[in-house]
Amino acid sequence: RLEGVEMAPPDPILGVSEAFKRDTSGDKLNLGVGAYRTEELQPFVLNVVRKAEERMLAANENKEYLPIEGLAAFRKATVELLLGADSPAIKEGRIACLQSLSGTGSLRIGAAFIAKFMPGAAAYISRPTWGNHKNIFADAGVEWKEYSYFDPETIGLDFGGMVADLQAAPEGSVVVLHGCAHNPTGVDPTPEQWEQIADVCVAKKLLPFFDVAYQGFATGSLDADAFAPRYFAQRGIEFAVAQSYSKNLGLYAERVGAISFVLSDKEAADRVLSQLKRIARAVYSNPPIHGARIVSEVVGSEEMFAEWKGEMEEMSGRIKAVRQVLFDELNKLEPNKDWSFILKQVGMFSFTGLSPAQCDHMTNKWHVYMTKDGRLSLAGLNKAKCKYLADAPSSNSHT
Ligand code: PLP
Ligand code: TYF
Repeated sequence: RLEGVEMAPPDPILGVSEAFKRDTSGDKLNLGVGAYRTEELQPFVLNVVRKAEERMLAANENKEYLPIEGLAAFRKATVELLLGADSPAIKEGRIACLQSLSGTGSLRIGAAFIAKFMPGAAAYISRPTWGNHKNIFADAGVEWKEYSYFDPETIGLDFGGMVADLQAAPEGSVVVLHGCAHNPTGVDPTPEQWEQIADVCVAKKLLPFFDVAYQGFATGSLDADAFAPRYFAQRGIEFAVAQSYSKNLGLYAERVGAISFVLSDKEAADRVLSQLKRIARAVYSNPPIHGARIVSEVVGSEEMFAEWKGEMEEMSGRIKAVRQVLFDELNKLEPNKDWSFILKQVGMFSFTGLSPAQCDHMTNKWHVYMTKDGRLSLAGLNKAKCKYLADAPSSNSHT
């Protein structure tokens, strides 16, 4: 009966890690997946996470089911992290927040909600974007379309194209916006550009859907990186937001995140939350507790929260230092080229402009694993390896 099942294509990002594992070269570098490594290129468990886990173990907590909407202290911490503890939307109970399965699961529950309650609405995603956005919306039954985002000429934002495409979208469409540290380009709108994006959303009655997977990695500050959703909230614009703790607390495999709808009144938030719960119930019933407790512990203690901010700065600072060394090495090699894009891009990635053939060459000849779109995860690079990477011949061009 299942003879007709074809092989599914491998994930273009996670498949790179599989190939990396099979490579036996001592030179190999995994710059594919966006996962933070230390300067020794080892996975990193934050000190505050270890501390939180020790406290949890000592408290001898049980493993009873959580409510469908998740752990109350976690949900409170998560909306506060996004909008600030003094947010009127939080005080007025205008946010429907459901703890869900990290960023991906939260996006998927949000997409299922859109499919159910905004039938016919398409989701506009940036070109390019994180590859999984297309799968998530398509599998949930939401048609996706693209808006212009990246200009390869300037290696910057095609803001005119973006605004024109959003203006041309039918009223009531959904627009997926990376909250900060755009994946894969590392190019974010300026505050003034966010204001204009908000204007278009209001004028065209678009539902913004923020994907916040890198809060803390653009500037190093959790607060500063929440500028866009905070600005939309302050304008009184209704929006959806998926949050992930994979990167900023390093909780990748714990699957910790939330889907929230910031709405105009509490009554609407109660209705929306009831439907988010209805969707989650049929998918996984209720969310896992361990990571949610870690978040609650960390954010619930002033001292640990401060320590987290320090460790967050350390992670984003290490990536910035690597950017600088890579820039210096490339400048030494080819001083007549403009390598400033490497310093200007923010977050975990460098979007190099290398062609798929050049990317293959980087992998096959130099054991440098990266995605075919020319994206390098600088979170997987260290200072010592920058010269090796810069010397890999095909990396010396931005074409
Ligand atoms: N959204 C973007 C833009 C991402 O880059 C990622 C990957 O980290 C995610 C969402 C979701 O990741 P996770 O499901 O691990 O939270
Ligand atoms: O873009 C990245 O590398 C991260 C990690 O299906 C990731 O977002 C990649 C693919 C995927 C889930 C997470």
